[in-house]
Amino acid sequence: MRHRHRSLPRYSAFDLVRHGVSGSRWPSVWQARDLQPSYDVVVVGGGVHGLATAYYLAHHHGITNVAVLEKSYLGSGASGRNTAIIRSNYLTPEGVRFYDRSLKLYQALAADLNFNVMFSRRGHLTLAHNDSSLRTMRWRAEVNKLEGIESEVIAPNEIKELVGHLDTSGRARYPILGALYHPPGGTIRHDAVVWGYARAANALGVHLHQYTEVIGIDVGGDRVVGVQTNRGPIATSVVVNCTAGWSSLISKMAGVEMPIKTFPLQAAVTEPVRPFLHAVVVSGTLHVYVSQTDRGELVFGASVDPFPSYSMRGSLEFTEGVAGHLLELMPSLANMRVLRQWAGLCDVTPDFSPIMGVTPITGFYVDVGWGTYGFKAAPVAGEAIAQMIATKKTPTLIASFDLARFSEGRLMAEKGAAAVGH
Ligand code: PYC
Repeated sequence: MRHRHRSLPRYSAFDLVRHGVSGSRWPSVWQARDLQPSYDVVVVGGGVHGLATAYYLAHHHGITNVAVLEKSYLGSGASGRNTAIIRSNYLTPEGVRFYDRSLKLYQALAADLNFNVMFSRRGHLTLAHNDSSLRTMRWRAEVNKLEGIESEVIAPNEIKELVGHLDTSGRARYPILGALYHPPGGTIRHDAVVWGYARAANALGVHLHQYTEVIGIDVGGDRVVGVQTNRGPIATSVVVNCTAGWSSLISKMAGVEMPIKTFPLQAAVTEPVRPFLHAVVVSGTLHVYVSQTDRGELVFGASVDPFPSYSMRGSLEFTEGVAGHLLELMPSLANMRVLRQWAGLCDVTPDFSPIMGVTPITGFYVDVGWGTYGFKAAPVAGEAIAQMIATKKTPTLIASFDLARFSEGRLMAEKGAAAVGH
């Protein structure tokens, strides 16, 4: 069943001028509601995965008695801290199919949500500086092509045509031997995605509860029966863990152990300059990725911090290291100034693939373990988990990402395509 958005406001250019000049408050994009004593579904985590799950439950399946619980403000975790890169050039066929569906949902998201999410297809380059990464790029290109995904290995002169500032000469300390070029990759504005899903879910009747922390999960026998929060208890038979950073903690509340370690991932942004970088550039060997925002800033990041931690503070060590690597690639950026840096939390699994689906506790579902690639998967994960709850069947697209694979030895080795998040 498909539902139309009930009451999404529309604004004209006149409204924009009126609010700008008068300083009057814009109407809220979603409403604060009273916490109900029971819900059909409780989603833990008000990031892009939780909001997408709630939206698709309501929009695709007509399940609207849904609460999203967020211990801080919506999008305050990994959803507001990532570098907004989207791509589907993974290594395993299952990964490629899954992320391709996400990319397609992202392409149509502005129209679906009637909200400008600033989708920007700009091409994605993963550079190879040695023979073994070139081999992995070729492997990925072949798997991608078999799955119908645009991906090919290109030579230094073709890379130079796409990104003139890259040092593709043989004189570089880490010469660029080639790159995996993935034209559909790009960026999408991460906070706009959060707000778009929140607004649409709210309009369909979903309750969004900010500053509502889950402090316990009630299990009777082997089923979920409720959730304890800092604002009181909720009775429910379905709980979905859509958290990042605290996913193992929330699962443990239901008695479910997760094979997850949590690491900070830092990123930084420079002052804005004229647009010159039209592709997303990644170097796994140098542990750096960079793209230019619509405002002209360079957003760049590296691999996760070397030790598990819950710290979300940036460090000078990180900025110095990653800026040095960026200059190895593009020496002409030497005079750009870094404006700010931040960190988010990444839940890393042993095989660098996420964990989605059922658990030994009936009614307790997980959508966790997203490492450094969670943002790009939010639409497809939300769509699949919503379908799973509505139909009580695991969609084929996510069947291989189940929790049981770790005890049954069916790992989904994605390390070779997990960007530089390792
Ligand atoms: O997987 O594309 C990626 C990515 C970029 C930044 C962090 N992860």
